[in-house]
Amino acid sequence: MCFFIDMQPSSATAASNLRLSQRALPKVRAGVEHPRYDRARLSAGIVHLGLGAFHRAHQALYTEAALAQGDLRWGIVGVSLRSPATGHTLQAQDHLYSVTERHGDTSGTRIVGAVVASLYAPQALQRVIDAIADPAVCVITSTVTEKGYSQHPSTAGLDLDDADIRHDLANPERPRSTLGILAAGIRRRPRGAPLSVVCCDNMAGNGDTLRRLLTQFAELSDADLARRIDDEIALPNSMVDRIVPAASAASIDLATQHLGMRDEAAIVCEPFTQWVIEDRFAGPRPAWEAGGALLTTDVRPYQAMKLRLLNGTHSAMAYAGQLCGLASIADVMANPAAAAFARGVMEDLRATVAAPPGYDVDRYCRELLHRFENTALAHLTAQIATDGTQKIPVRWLPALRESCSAGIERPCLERALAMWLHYLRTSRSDHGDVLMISDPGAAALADRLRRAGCDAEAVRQALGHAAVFGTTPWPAPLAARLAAYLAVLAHRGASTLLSMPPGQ
Ligand code: CS2
Repeated sequence: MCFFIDMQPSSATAASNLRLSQRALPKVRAGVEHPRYDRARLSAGIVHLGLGAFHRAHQALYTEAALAQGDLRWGIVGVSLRSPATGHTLQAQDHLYSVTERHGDTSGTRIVGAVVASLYAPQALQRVIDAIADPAVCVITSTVTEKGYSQHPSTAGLDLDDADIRHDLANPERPRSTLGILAAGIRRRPRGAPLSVVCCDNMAGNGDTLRRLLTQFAELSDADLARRIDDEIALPNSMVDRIVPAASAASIDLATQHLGMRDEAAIVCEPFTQWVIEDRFAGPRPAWEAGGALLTTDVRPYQAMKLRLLNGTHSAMAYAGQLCGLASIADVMANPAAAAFARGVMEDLRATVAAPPGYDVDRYCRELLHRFENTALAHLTAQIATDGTQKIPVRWLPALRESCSAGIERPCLERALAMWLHYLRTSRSDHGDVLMISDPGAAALADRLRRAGCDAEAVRQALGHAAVFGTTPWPAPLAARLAAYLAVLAHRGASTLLSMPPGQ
């Protein structure tokens, strides 16, 4: 999926009057890849839940590659659950948008045509349900973030206290949640119409998790539906990877320069992309291999490697960056102490990762550090720091738990954990700037930390918060080390903790 083209951006001024659309496509600058297949002949074969930048820069591109091979059954109906904005923007452009891949000074832009419709679920619920029920739709994909599946934080089962779940169980025909919408659509599907649901969020065993939650939801509302999910629907696990910062005015301007016309839905991301999918589908699927997807029998080793080494290090960089006033991942990598800390966290996590078949994990780590150094992306530490209570239990805690059981200290990872607790406890940077914590699950943990009289008590309170840290007690030596790190953070700041040699 390499489409680098050597081109110099033209002046944005002349370009800004024209807007990307099907009609404007012939006027796109030479050298920009665009759909060569007949978009008018595309039919909808995929429903995607969560029409954010990540989906459009990842799964949609793999689908685009399958369409380019001539199989036009796989147009994507994109569903937004939380905001109508992306759908409105795409509708004004006949659902065309551009993806610009950038690393350093190298960049290449292409236009994607795979999305055929966009629906905002709260306003077009019936159409969303009809799309899921359509037997021509054989694949559903989802990127609704970790918190979008209504999983109970401590039990890992369905969260029956979730307001949307309670609403959907009482009003199965007017659902609001991801699970409720899936269930309503599946209930209407003709029997025997094969369906595969591919969860593309950063969770270990993401397909298995979705199956468990969806089945539990169905059992509470409709036993027959629960049986159908069990018998008829495949939910393969998958590992997705591509660094895609949230779109900004700068990314839209850059795309305008490259395209020679305005694209309000433009995405700028890194060139790297990876998708490993468990080869367990109920019926037909797009030939995603055309875009480089790897279909395999066991995704778990790939997931563990990616979630720990990429996402785990990312989260450490996010909290260190927030506390030290480093706005982006590239800024963290440009700061020698913070970069050394990131490498230390990655090494700690690396020691807990088993290599997927044929994989050179050390090389994977070197490539990750290179990806993090990409100065052409404004991947904000504030963005990655969101939803820590969902991310940390996946990215850090299994590695920490395994290490504790083996009696092994992980100095950098433990410092990262202390930084996260300090971030929640103070919501202030070393310089005294107020940090915005965007994490619906954080209030209870932050409250425990803030009410504690001393650092040791704060750690005791935090580790006792089962929704994040589980119910199995954590060893006392770990708690003591965390308390000592919290004291350093409170008195000397995160930049000091970053630079302290291990063992101090
Ligand atoms: C990031 C991920 O925001 C985050 O938490 O760690 O979005 C990361 O960029 C992707 O998983 C990369 O594949």
